[in-house]
Amino acid sequence: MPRAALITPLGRSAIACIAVEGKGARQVVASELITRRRLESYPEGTLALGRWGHTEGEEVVVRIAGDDRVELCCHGGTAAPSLLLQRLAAAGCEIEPWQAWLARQYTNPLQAAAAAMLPHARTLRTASILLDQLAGALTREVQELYGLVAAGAAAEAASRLRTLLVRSRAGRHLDVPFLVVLVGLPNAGKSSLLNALLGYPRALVHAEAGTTRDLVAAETALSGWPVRLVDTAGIRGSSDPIEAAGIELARQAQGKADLCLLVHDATRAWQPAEDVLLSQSGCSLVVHAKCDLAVPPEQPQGVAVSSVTGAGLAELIEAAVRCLVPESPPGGGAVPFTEAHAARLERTLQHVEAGRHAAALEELNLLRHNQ
Ligand SMILES: Nc1nc2c(ncn2[C@@H]2O[C@H](COP(=O)(O)OP(=O)(O)OP(=O)(O)O)[C@@H](O)[C@H]2O)c(=O)[nH]1
Ligand SMILES: [Mg+2]
Repeated sequence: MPRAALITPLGRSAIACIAVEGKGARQVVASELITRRRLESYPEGTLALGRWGHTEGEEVVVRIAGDDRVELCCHGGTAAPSLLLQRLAAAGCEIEPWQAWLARQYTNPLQAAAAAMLPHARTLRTASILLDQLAGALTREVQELYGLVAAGAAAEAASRLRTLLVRSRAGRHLDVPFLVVLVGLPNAGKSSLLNALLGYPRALVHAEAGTTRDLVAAETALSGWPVRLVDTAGIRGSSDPIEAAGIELARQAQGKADLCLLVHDATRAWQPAEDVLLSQSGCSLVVHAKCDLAVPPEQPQGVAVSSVTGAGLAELIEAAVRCLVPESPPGGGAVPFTEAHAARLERTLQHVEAGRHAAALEELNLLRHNQ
C-alpha cells in the first residue's frame, strides 16, 4: 500500500508538499489528479500541473520523483493539504506522520535522528551542527571509537570519549534553548538588562523597587546559541503576598537555570543578601549593572554593563556563552545531540576505564543504532 505524508510544516505557508511513495503511488495519485496526459506516462523528473479532484479544483504541481514516488505541491495552510490527504486516504494510501516518512529516508539511525531534530534547530549555528551529524560526523566517530576499543587503545578511546561528553552539553541544546535566569535584589536593573539583551522592550521597567512580579521570558540567541532569558522579581523579604509569590517563582527559576545572571546595582554597595543569592545558584555570573552611573566594585568579580549606553553587553554575552558552552564544537566535528547519546557515552567511558572492553563495544553498538 502506498504511503503519503505532509513533508512541509503545518500552519500558514504559501505552498505545502505531500510525498506519496510505495508500490502503486502513481496510480493512487492518478485516480484523483487530472493532468493533461496520463500521469503514468510521464518520465521520472517531470514537473506537471494538475487539478485535484473533479469538484474541488485545487491546482497542484506534481513531480514524478521516481517510479513509486510522487510529490504533490498544493496551496499551503491547513485546508488544501488536509483535503489532499483525506482523498489520498480514501483512495487507499496509508497516511503517516512526517517523522516516520523522514526516518525511512535514512538507513543510518543516527543520521535519521539528526534529520528529525533538524526542523527544531533554532539557529543557523545549531542547524549547522545537526547538518554535520546528518552528514555522518557522529557515526564516523562512534565507528572509530569502536575500532580503538576493539584494538585495545583504551587511553585514546577514553580521551576521545571525554571530548564527546564535553560537547554533548552543548549538543543537548540544539533544539531546546539554554535557560538563563536574571536574579537580584529589587531595582538592580534586571528588567532593563533583559530588554537590552533582547534589543526590544519586553519587560516593564520602573524606578520603583518591586516592579516585576511574574516571570517574564523571551527567547533569543547569544552567539548563535539558543537561549531562553527569564526575568524575575527582585528578591527581598516582603509581606505583600503577591510580591512574595513572585519571589518564590524567582527562586524556583533560579534552581532550574543553566546559568544565573546575578544582577547587582553598581550604585549601591554589595549586600550580604547578594552573597546568599550567589551561593544558592550552581552556575552564576555577577553583572554589575548601571555602570554608566557608578564605578563597579572589584569584588566580587563580574561584568560591568550599562543597559542605557550598551557598554559591556558584548563582554557579558561572551562571558555567558563561555559558561554555557566552554568549548565550542569544531566545524564538522562529532556532537552527541540527545540525553540518550550522552548517557551511552558516559557508560562507555566507565567501561573503558574499568577495562570492560566487551561491555564498551556493546554500548557503542547500541549507540550506533541510536538505541
Ligand atoms: N542609568 C541607568 N539606569 C538604569 C540601568 N538599568 C536600570 N536602570 C534604572 O534603574 C531602575 C530599575 O530598573 P529595572 O530594570 O526596573 O530594575 P529591576 O531589577 O527589574 O527591578 P525590580 O523589577 O523592581 O526588581 C529604573 O529606573 C531603570 O531605568 C542602567 O544601566 N543605567
Ligand atoms: Mg524588574
